[in-house]
Amino acid sequence: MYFDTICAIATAMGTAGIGIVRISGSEAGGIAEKVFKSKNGELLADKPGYSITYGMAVDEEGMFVDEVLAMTMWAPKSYTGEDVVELHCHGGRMITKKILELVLKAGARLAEPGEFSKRAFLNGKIDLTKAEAIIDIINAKTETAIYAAGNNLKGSIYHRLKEISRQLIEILAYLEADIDYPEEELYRFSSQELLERIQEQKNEIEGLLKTYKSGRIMREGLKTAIIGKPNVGKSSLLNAVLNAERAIVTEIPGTTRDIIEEYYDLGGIPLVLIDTAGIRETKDQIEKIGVEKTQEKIKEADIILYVLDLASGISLEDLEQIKRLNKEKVLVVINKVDLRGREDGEGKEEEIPRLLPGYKLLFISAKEKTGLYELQESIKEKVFAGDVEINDKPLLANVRQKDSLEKAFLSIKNAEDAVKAGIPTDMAAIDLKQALLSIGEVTGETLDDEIVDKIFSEFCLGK
Ligand SMILES: Nc1nc2c(ncn2[C@@H]2O[C@H](COP(=O)(O)OP(=O)(O)OP(=O)(O)O)[C@@H](O)[C@H]2O)c(=O)[nH]1
Ligand SMILES: [Mg+2]
Repeated sequence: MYFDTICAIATAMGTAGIGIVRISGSEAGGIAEKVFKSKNGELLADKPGYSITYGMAVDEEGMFVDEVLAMTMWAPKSYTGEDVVELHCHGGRMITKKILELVLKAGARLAEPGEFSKRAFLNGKIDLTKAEAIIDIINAKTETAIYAAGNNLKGSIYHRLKEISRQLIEILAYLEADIDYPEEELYRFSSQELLERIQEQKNEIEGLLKTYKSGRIMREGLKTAIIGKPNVGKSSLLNAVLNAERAIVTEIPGTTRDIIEEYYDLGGIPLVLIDTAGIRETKDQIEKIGVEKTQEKIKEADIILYVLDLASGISLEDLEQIKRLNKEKVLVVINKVDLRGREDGEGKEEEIPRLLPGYKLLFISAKEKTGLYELQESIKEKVFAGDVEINDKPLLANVRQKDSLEKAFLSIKNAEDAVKAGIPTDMAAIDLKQALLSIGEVTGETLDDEIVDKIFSEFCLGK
């Protein structure tokens, strides 16, 4: 495939030790040569791939611009699969831009966001699952997100899908031989064998689909919203779990107005703990906005810690609010157990289990940091219900992958139903071919150009 030669700044714009201008395409060497003069007069074209040459960047008049290291990677052994030269200069905003301008004047075109990676894809260096893993590594917010993306970068989804496709093609080959040469004495699957082989692949895909939830949680974190009425100790709970004075705590109801989000590593599971403004009717304009934001966070949350205060017990509003929430997501946290036995709290504790039958109740003291371990264990139990795993298994990385595999699953299921119903095998063959197309969408083998463009446009500039 022929492409023009593109260039971009590959490092972040700002002040740093080095800045990198990356050039890719068949003219990369020649263009770099116009901007770069090596110390000892060597030409970049004579250098082997993966070599680094010391020299300087010069402008059109041959004036010194900066000291530079030029790294050469020749086709096909480069990220894009094309000739690539990287010029490593000092990392100032102006100097990096200046070198980019010189490269542009020397004949390269400014790359679009993600264009280097798109070329890597079009030149067969990476498939789409790897391309998406690259975006995920760049955007990773937690350590687990890095490992999850890393698995896909190593090709764990890709290889799994390749194997499923290989098996489907094998089944198809038998079916088609049967269709094309019905008279011949060929080896034929018994319908039982055919059914089993189809079901095996259906189960494989189902297994992959199940990893979607874990994948999303690894990437984005498990959104855990702390909500409740003012002054029950939501911010104190956040601080107690983080073991840091992150949120302001006072005895004044309505202290928290803005949303506070913090990452917390719960045994390798990234939690995004969200402290919110206490829910109440208020005339204070700022607090009102806070309460509205709380409602939004409730909608997005994977888990809701509904905090009550042991001394004040549960009110009618609490009850109504809790009942409105998705029960699956709610843990009721009764805070301030250190106040137990005080007169003003008499009898209020007992009515909570009675009013909230079937809800998991956790008793804690944010002040004395008791009950926090049980709370964390309950969070793990609640959402994961045992199906989130962190290991080197492939994890579906996004909705796009999930949607295509859901289509593949349905097609294979149709094939299975057709075989079960004793419908002629050519119907099953059509379904299996459809499944192969859907799997090909995930890796990018059978995808529209438009969708490919869209995926790569989400990359950053210079990648
Ligand atoms: N005795 C006792 N007091 C607590 C405990 N947790 C919080 N408090 C006190 O309760 C008051 C309110 O705590 P916050 O953490 O600010 O409560 P909040 O729910 O964030 O309140 P808003 O931000 O106003 O909605 C403070 O005076 C805390 O010191 C606890 O476990 N025991
Ligand atoms: Mg607060």
